[in-house]
Amino acid sequence: MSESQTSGAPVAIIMGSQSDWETMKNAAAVLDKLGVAHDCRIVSAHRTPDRLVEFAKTAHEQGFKVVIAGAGGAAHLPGMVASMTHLPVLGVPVESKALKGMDSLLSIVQMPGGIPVGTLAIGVPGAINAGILAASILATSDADLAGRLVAFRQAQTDSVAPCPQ
Ligand code: RP5
Repeated sequence: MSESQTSGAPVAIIMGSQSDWETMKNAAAVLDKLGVAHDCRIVSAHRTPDRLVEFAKTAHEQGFKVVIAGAGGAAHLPGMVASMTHLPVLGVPVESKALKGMDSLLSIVQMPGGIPVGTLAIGVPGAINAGILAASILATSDADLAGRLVAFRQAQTDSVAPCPQ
């Protein structure tokens, strides 16, 4: 799908690089499990700044309700998107090689008051939780999705064995 097309999906999953997909595909996978449509795009704050501005300024009119933004290193993507849209932005710090994602985390989490980014954990757990949290946000006004989310959580609970084997 090209940048300007709209799919009607409520969740946008954007990431700074193809290399982030290995992490961010986990957000897509959990949204698939929960039956939530999503668009995945590469939008780099540094390498494609015009694409970033175009995406962020039109995200609402494209029909998105939640944006999940993953980036690593000097991870300016989630904060810059949040600066240009009123939609909720969930930031996923991708684990960097040099600093194990601490750089990504600190780049995303320390937003100035007034421009929030809901920052998740570093790496795969953060991507999974961003997907679940996006679904939780949408479920506040979607009873069917709320039901699927409750069932997903119950299945997770039921899958935990009482004793190690
Ligand atoms: C960031 O730089 C990306 O989000 C990625 O995590 C990191 C490295 O990008 P590549 O050099 O692998 O494209 O902008």
